[in-house]
Amino acid sequence: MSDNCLFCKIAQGHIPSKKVYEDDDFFAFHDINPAAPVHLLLVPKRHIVSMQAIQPDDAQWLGRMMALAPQLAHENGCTPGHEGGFRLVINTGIEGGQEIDHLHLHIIGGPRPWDKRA
Ligand code: DGP
Repeated sequence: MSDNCLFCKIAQGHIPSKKVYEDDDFFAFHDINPAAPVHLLLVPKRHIVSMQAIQPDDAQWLGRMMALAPQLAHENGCTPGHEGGFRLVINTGIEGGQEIDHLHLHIIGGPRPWDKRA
């Protein structure tokens, strides 16, 4: 945990959010500024700044985070199957459009049309 990190504070419950999922390692909640009908943020509870800080031995928990994404997408309104689907986005660094310096996976979808990019 990092004292000055917004997503650490949200994961700890110090700042309110619309939580959709929590386990020992991850926390997921609705994005405050949704780009589509479904827009969730899935964050590791451990404070990791971005994908640029990832090391080879992070592969296991990172894989678990990716594997959680379809479950959360479908539980929260994304349509399953080929005709449905969703986008998964990890903005990384300033040139990558990252605003919050705590690694997070955007899960974006829901019935179209929607065009805004995360
Ligand atoms: P990124 O640009 O990838 O760092 O995305 C950060 C996202 O975080 C952005 O889509 C808006 C969202 N966000 C920022 N502040 C808050 C907040 O206080 N609560 C919630 N739920 N989402 C936030």
